[in-house]
Amino acid sequence: MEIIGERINGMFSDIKQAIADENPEAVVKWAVKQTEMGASWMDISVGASAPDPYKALKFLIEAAQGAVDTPLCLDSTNYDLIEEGLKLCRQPALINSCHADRHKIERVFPMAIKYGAKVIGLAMSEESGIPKTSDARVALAMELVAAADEFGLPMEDLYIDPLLLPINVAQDHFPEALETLRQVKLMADPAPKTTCGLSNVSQRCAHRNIINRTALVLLMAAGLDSTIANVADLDLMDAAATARVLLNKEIYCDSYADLFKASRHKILV
Ligand code: THG
Repeated sequence: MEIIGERINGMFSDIKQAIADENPEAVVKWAVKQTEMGASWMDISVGASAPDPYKALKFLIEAAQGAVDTPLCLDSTNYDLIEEGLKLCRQPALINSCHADRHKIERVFPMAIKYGAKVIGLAMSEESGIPKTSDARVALAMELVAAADEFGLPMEDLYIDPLLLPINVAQDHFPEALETLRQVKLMADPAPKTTCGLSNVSQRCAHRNIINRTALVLLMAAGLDSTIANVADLDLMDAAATARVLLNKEIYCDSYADLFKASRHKILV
């Protein structure tokens, strides 16, 4: 299970403030903490309201890379911004993300190949938005899978995101996301990888931690390979470790949860 640490995101007030003050302290703190907790990647997002997103992204990348070597996941809908970020990344990066629209695929996939980056492909498009049914999401995922073949992006470098919405407003979407994951894992051989923004599922809900934890386990049973999540949530990481054992992807031993953390999740993929 690859965990993409969600915390270096201008959506969080401490990171927003760090960008405004050009003070790297909070970014460094989360870069170190997420890395210690076993993040395979760190999501980097300037958030919606950064006055100069280019300056803000450079600041976040440089602060993170000054502290740790953990690869970065560049989270933006502005592809020119992502490209400037890719130029600064010391490790091969993950591009977050590409919608299933032809003109976006034509911009993003060649860029990924040029910079040796991987790509998160979203099961949504300009025309359909986030469709409700798994059939419609699977059709959009198929566009991305076909494009990987066409452009020469290795299939295991494509991460399909079925898209999670908060259950307090879109409860009927979650089973559709699960079914999308099941279908995506059957789509090609080798199959593309899968990911999602886990914390979306509980936004503005009560009992967020238990919703996230339960959702992660269900998603893993349906074929989730990685997730953007709070890697500092130990209960969440324990649930992921336990799901690995129960899905028979790991041999049971009394200390499996400790091993999961000690091995930084990623050798267990
Ligand atoms: N798919 C992909 N990328 C994504 C998402 C996705 N990137 C962004 C997001 N969704 C995943 N990351 C987060 C990060 C934080 C929260 C949710 C998803 C979150 N933040 C608190 C909130 O909104 O309540 C902020 C609280 C605070 O300010 O402290 O929940 O789906 N590919």
